[in-house]
Amino acid sequence: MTTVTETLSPADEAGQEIFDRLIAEDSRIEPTDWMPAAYRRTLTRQISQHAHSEIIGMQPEANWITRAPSLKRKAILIAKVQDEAGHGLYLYSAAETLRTGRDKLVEQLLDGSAKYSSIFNYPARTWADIGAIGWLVDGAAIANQVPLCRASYAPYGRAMVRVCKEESFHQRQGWEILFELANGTPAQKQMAQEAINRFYGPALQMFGPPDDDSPNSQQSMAWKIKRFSNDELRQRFVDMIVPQAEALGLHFEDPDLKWNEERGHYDFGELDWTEFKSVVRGEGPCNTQRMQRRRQAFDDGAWVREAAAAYAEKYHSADSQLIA
Ligand code: FAQ
Repeated sequence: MTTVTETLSPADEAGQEIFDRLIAEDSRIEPTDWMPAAYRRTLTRQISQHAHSEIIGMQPEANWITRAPSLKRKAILIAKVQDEAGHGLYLYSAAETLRTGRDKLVEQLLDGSAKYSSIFNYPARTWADIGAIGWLVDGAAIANQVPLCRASYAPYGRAMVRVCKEESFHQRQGWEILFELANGTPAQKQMAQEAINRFYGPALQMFGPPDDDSPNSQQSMAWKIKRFSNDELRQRFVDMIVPQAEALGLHFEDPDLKWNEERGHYDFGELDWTEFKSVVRGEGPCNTQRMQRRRQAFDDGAWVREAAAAYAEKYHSADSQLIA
């Protein structure tokens, strides 16, 4: 089944056979099961980059905690940002089951060798952007992640179930922020419209490059990590958000966006893939700032890691004395 060529020992050949059967049966791979090295690498890459996205993704929204328009909005936003930290935690834990330690994964983020989602390199300029992030960014995350609940690697799928439940709350809170603004004063409605103008294209790019320019998709789908291609999920998302925008009384500024009766889907315009590539290369509006903040937060947290290690050491030796 695997298309990646590896030289296998007899034990590995037996492992490969079981692995192939489990994948063909739509069963799941657990951390202690044999798996091809390339499957392990792909999952470590995807899950850790997903974890990094959750952690970096806290920044644009955290930027608005002190400026949320009411105590209620502030409490909701704090809870949402905390949820994202939790998602990062589940995902780093899932990635660690593939035998790369979290210190190594974090090092890859900080030295720039690991990616995180392009979307978090765009600024949150107004309060309406917090609504647009909740509705469109969390909405895209859900469309992408619901199929990942059935990912062949069990710890990833299990983490996704809880993440998706929390993301649906996030999406609704974003939609509700926009609903209030869209039904507020003309200036508030305009602020909501401008926010979705800014986030429409970057949110659609979260699904990754077009299928004919997506080097990992084919193998990831054969391994049943990904269940749908980038373009399939993007189309699903567009079909979902167009009626939602209509319910808000807002629209997407895409002249090619229209219902295609024959296809049973909305057609939409070509996205700016040159911009996407430059953002992924580190040249987006906020890449430098996001990484500076992350490195600073890591350095500031050194004493917490030291204290946690000292505590673990103390209790570990106390336990050993008890056992002795
Ligand atoms: N940004 O061959 P493919 C969230 C890279 S969480 C940057 O298609 P693949 C929650 C890709 O890594 C959002 N890079 O790759 C939240 C690969 O490079 P590599 C994150 C991107 O893996 C909300 C190269 O391009 N979600 O929003 C992007 O098969 C609000 C070629 O691409 C996940 O990570 C991109 N958008 O498909 C948090 C979901 N797209 O690694 C806070 C899990 C692609 O070979 C606030 N991940 N690249 O050097 C996935 O489903 C997949 O990894 C894809 C990419 C679909 C993202």
